[in-house]
Amino acid sequence: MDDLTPGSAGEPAAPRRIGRGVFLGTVVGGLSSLWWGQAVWGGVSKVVSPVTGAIGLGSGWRIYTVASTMPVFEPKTWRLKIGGMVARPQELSYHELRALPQATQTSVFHCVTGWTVNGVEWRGVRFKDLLAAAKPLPGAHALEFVSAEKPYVDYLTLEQAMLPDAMLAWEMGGQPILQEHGAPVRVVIPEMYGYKNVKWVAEVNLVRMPEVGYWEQYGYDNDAWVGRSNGYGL
Ligand SMILES: Nc1nc2c(c(=O)[nH]1)N[C@H]1C(S)=C(S)[C@@H](COP(=O)(O)O)O[C@H]1N2
Ligand SMILES: [Mo]
Repeated sequence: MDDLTPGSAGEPAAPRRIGRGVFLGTVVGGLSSLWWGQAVWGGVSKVVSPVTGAIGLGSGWRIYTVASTMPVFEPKTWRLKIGGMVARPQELSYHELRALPQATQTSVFHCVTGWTVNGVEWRGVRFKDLLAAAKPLPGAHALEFVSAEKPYVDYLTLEQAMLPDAMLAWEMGGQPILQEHGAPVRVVIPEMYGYKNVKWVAEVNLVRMPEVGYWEQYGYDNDAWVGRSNGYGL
């Protein structure tokens, strides 16, 4: 992972200890940084501090990507596929998705690298309501979230996805989710670190058990409970 040009699809070296791992992300405005290493953070931290938040916005968000370009949302052609171990695979248009039962919440968002955004307003659909028409089969115990941003993928057990504050969200802060935050839909699970909150979700597949997600292959915990997994301070 030598290529640290802005927006590049970087692959971090596998961390032996999580604290030595590197975490490549892009920030609004095209800065690219290694979020883990304090040394490489250096100069950039003067511009974007964890306290003052994302560049220009003051929101606290940092925009992360793994590919060189962000997926573009085309409302007319976009479809959300719900498949895998289901009796009735679905392909939902944006319109159909928005017609599902809606839920709203205000919750906190934690990235495993130590930044937090409080009071984020979300609107979306609870997974129970999202999956109802697809009729999950009895052997399915987990959800696979495939991002349109390849090769980002992550997993939740059904039990985790059924937490009362987990959802597939299409609104953030009272407006449709912006491209950089995962338009049109992203996973929201405030009790877990940000890497479980997959952006640009294109497919939700019912699978037997959780597999290894994008960041987990570099050493992050599959069960990304905030405060109870290998995040802060390691
Ligand atoms: N497709 C995709 N989803 C992703 C990521 C990513 O790089 N690609 N990064 C994850 C991580 S580690 C965090 S902390 C959050 C950051 O959300 P934001 O980019 O909206 O600030 O998105 C998560 N979802
Ligand atoms: Mo993160």
